[in-house]
Amino acid sequence: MTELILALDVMDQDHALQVAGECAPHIDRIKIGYPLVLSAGLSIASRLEDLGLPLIADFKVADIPNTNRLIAEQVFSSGFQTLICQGFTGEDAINACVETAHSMGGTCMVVAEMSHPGAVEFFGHGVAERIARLAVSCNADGIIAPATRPDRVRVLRDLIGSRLIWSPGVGAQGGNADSIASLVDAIIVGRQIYEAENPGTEALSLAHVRR
Ligand code: NUP
Repeated sequence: MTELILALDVMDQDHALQVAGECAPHIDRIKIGYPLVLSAGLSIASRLEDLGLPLIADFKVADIPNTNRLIAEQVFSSGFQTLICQGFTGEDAINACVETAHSMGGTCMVVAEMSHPGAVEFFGHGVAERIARLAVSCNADGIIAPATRPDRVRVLRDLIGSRLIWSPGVGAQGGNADSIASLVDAIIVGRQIYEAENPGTEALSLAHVRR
């Protein structure tokens, strides 16, 4: 089964709760990043708790190990189940996120390659492959890889085996849900859902990937 993850990048808490509530029956997790947390605070996690869906903190953490640990502690103390960190910061920095996540009952996903056009400037040239291998050796739960480049997802899948791949870039960034769904464990969709006239109906239209 491929999960459907809602990227809840709306800027207003009430709007966020409304969109999340409408989509909840058709999605598996909710991903929250800087846009919503900076406007609504980390406590948005407890306000979404009633929906009973696991929450992902997409902070793409990319600092020194000690700071990463402090950030991860805040994230898991606030009710999130998963933290997303960058991988280019190296083994010790990834380990800080993974170890804190696991010690607090959570999971950690490592960005191996990003989905936007500019990502090829730095994540190409074997860098994403190195990060994917590092994610495995650090015992991360999986990687983030681009729905906009299914060929790259296939390459990264070979390196990480059965660990998870969550894939953003469907819809607004041009990725196709049906082309990527069979390659990954979850697709991450934001604007296509929350900018739709009826977000719940839009989520439902993507929910076939979950079967
Ligand atoms: O490589 C990445 N690409 C990406 O779009 C890594 C991410 N975490 N994301 C996030 O996925 C991005 O920050 C946004 O929250 C979501 C995609 O949103 P949308 O393009 O579907 O609106």
